[in-house]
Amino acid sequence: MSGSQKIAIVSVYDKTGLLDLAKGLAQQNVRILASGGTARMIRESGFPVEDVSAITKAPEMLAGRVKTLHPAVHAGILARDLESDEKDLADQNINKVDYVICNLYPFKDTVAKVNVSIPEAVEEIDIGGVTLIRAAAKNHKRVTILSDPTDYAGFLKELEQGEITETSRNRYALKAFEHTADYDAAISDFFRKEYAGAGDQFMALRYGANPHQKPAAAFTASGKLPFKVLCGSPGYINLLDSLNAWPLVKELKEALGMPAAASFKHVSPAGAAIGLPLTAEERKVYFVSDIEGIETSPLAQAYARARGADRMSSFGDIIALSDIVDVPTASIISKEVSDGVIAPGYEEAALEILKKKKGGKYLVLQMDADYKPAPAETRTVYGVSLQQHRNDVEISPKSFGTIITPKDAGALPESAARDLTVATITLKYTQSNSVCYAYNGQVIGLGAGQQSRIHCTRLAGDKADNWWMRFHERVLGIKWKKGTKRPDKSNAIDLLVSGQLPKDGAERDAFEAVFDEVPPAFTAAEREAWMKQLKNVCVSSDAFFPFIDNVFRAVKSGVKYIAAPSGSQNDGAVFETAEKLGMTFVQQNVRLFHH
Ligand code: 93A
Repeated sequence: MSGSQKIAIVSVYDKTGLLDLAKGLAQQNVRILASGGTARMIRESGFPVEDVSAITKAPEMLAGRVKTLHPAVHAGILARDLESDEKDLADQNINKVDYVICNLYPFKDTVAKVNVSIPEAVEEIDIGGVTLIRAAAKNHKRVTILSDPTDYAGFLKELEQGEITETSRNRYALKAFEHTADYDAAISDFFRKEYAGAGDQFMALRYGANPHQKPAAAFTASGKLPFKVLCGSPGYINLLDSLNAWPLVKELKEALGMPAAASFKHVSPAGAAIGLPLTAEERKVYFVSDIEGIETSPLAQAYARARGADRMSSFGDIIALSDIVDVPTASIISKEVSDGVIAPGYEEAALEILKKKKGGKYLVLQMDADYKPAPAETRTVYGVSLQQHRNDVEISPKSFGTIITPKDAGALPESAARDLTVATITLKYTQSNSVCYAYNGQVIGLGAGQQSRIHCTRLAGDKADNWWMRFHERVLGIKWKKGTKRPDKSNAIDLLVSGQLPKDGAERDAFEAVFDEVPPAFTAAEREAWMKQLKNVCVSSDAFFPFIDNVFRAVKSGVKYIAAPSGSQNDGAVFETAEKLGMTFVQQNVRLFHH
């Protein structure tokens, strides 16, 4: 064999374009070595071809499981233009391979068939082909690897001109690596479903965001899922909520050293809080006056606050709790309309209570408290993969050490640093844009997912106002008709405190139906007088305030401490306005967009 004759190894399952390729290779005097079926097809068409066994001196065996796996093939592909490699080849009488043309057994198509058996799938796992492709791609400095028939024409054109350019070899190698990565992912996907153990690493979900989005699944690429399902079966949005809510409460607890709770809906918090003791009024407003043992359970108090912040939005929530769930906490949950809970553990009696909810279908997830997610997060949107470093920035009271205005302000009161921490950690897990008002260790108003910042500030401010109006004696003193359900009470209170009372007709009748004594609407003066009593509220924003309108709106809801990243052209005016209105503007350096 002349040393200068180029050698191609051809082994293709998909034989599209194979004869044109063989013709082109033959025209350029390339020696073609091919595996069984590939050689047969080329030979039958009259082009020169040899079997791979011409160099391996070994027949294909094990019914095709070993075709090209041989040092004569792989040393020929992997050898570099190095003296030592040349010597090794010469010692074994092996020629260098210049081109590898290979595509793989159709594993994906096979496993896509209904009821495919494991032995059927196993037979479609290509070993030799992957080895050919990886070896050639690894040595792309010298070897050309074609793994896609659509590349044959371009390759032949270059070959006619004498050589395959480095740019092409690089591009083909990249494609080859992607081909084997995709292939291996399909194999591990299949076996994850078969072998990972129910819920260990893979979990089939009923459907995705909507019932027509099937199939749907949750899985990890390696390692176990970090949670166990103790009751119910999670849906796609349940998991989106749970996996955003859990880090929120974990971080709140780490930052403030107290049990924490969050109430999530549609991948944003409706409320979040730490377990500060509740006053009798707060217990009433949060519908937890009758919960036994709540005074001694900071976790139950945290959830009462998280759930109580915005009862309308929390309807049907996913709850996250930072600590082992006790009976008082489970008792609150048992009375509310909720979809599920995630926590690091459950006292036995608490779990029994939760398992009775929703006819035994209430979702109870146990989170591995030590779980640390990988630093890189990847998702696909419309077929495109997006990757970023996870937002693992730490927020704590120390994040609020620098006051911008007023210049002569001393250190923040501890309560303000605490509440800014609550608001800001909450924003980290809220769909942007977002603005959060917090008071007394809890969220009192959250504006999520608004494209304009002032709309967030207004939305969150209106929620904070509604929250505060619920403490008015008229609301506390409402005489409910016996048997009125909690959600109906929440709806009626919302109409009353938001000033959206129906005037007449069926809507008015429905409103009045829940009361023994119908409460009168709040007058503007009553509202104003009551709002004036709300003071020292903290507000945090996930990005800078572009205009001073946000500051004007915030102060109306009793805001005294305001934190936001800087960077707006209007920073100066924003800070100045805050100062004029008697507010303290606190530096918060990190933008916290979340999607
Ligand atoms: O079973 S294998 O993994 N063992 C091998 O040694 C081997 N070498 C190439 N399959 C192997 N191949 C694959 O055979 C190639 O990836 C290609 O898909 C197929 C081509 O077989 P044939 O030339 O017999 O049609």
